[in-house]
Amino acid sequence: MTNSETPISEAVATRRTFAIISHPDAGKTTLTEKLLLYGGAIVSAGQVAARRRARQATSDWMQLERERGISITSTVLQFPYRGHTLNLLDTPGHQDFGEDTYRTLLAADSAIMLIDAAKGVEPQTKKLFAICRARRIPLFTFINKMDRPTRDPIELLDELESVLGIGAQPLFWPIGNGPSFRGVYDRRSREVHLFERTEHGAKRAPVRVTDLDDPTFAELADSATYAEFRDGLDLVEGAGHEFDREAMLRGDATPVFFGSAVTNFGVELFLDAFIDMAPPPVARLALYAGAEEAVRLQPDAPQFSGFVFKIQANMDPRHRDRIAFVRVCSGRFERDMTVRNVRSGKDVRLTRAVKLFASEREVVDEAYAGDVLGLANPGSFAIGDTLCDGASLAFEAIPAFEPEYFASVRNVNAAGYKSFQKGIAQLSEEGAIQVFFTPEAVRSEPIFAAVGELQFEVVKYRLESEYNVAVELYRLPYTLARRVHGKPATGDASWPSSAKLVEDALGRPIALFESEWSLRLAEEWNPAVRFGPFSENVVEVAS
Ligand SMILES: Nc1nc2c(ncn2[C@@H]2O[C@H](COP(=O)(O)OP(=O)(O)OP(=O)(O)O)[C@@H](O)[C@H]2O)c(=O)[nH]1
Ligand SMILES: [Mg+2]
Repeated sequence: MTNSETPISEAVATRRTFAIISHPDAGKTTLTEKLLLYGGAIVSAGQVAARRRARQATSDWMQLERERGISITSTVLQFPYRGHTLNLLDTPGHQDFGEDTYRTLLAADSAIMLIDAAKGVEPQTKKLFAICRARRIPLFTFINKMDRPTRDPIELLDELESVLGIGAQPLFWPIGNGPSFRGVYDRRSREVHLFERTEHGAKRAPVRVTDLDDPTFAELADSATYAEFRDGLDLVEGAGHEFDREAMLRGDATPVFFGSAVTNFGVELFLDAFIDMAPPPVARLALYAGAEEAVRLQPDAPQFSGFVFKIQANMDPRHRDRIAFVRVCSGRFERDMTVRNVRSGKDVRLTRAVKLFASEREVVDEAYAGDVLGLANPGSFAIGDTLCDGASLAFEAIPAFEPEYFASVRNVNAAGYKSFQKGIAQLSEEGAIQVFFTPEAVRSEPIFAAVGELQFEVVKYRLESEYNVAVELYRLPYTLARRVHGKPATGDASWPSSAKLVEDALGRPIALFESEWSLRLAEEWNPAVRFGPFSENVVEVAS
């Protein structure tokens, strides 16, 4: 339904676009599923580790994700909740898919950081936190798995502060943990929310609210649990962990919630608090063609703008198409509008933009800052492309991660060469893997370059299942890729014997080295050549 009467600023104010991040297995996909349940977007929650006959998790739609019970690629889910439009981005925790998570974070205005209550701050949490901190993304912390024996909640707060260096401000305080877990105390409303398990946690959890000193409370929690809860709460209240919204918006402090996604404990309370506290889309830095300095483009500015942060092929097995995910940054998207792809300078008419709900899609008539549009991509969009109407502008470039693992690829079934080429081209366009070619050799034996080894496995699997192509991978000893600026004198004593010159998909020269030492030799022997970082990604603005 088109309702162009709505002022852009009003529509923007109701948007909440957020990513869920954490170390693998903390429960991101499970929490996503429960948020969808409370949001009314699904009627029964699916399970990540597939219980027989149960529904499967909505956001882990890829076949390999369902087989393995892990997330491999980030997923966008848009749904309405309490008069708001939520754009939820579920991300994979595994570091080998970190680049996908990173790109997705660029599309988010805030993030929910999950912590496994038994484990605390884990290595991948630290890395993802560093990205959020660098970009000052407001963070909400959900301490999950309270239904299992946990570490002392005070210790978990200390760890957030000492390891991550962020102020931890609990809005809730847990009563017990594991078998003794009885619920959470909301410090703002001074209410105790007691929870009961329901079968498989797939239905709304019943919630009863009483006063903190209600005598029935003593019957619900044993005296040891109650004493521990009161001690912890006294410490928290004494330490002045008061919630400071400004500090949260600056990324200096995070509100902390406790719950258990799998059993629904605390999920609805969290969602309600999140909606009230999370920021709507804010201004983004944009560089206009010909300008020296970037300006802050307001989300309610009339000019339409957005950028491509992700491309995904074959989401819908019936259509086998490629979707470019566009984060809208300003203006109003209207069906059939024509926008410019600033990189190519070409105008594109957006006749069939869709809104995404995992692998499902629905044609969209209108979208505003914070929304994610899916555009069918017949090869015309690339990750990082800016789309806009009016004067050409570009958003910050999306840097590529440095690959550290390399493998040569052989197409086992020569008859399938066309599918092989198509599969390689599409998965490379997605950024699922980097693909290099040896200039003098046939293009049928490319080199894959990955940030993590699991990417090889995923690409091999997807080539088979999505393109019906069988490949063999042979690991290569390189560990570094550098962009080559200038012409190195190869073929004689000026080139390290173990180094290799290749090209990326656009024909730009890349040098592969086994070690820093080999790179230094190449630099010494070729003083006129610059070996720049692989992630250099200069975006030019066509006017
Ligand atoms: N006991 C308990 N288990 C949970 C809870 N939340 C999630 N789990 C389990 O933890 C496991 C991992 O959950 P996921 O939701 O797949 O975790 P994830 O963070 O999405 O994992 P990746 O996407 O692979 O990084 C699954 O077996 C879940 O059932 C919880 O609150 N309590
Ligand atoms: Mg997941």
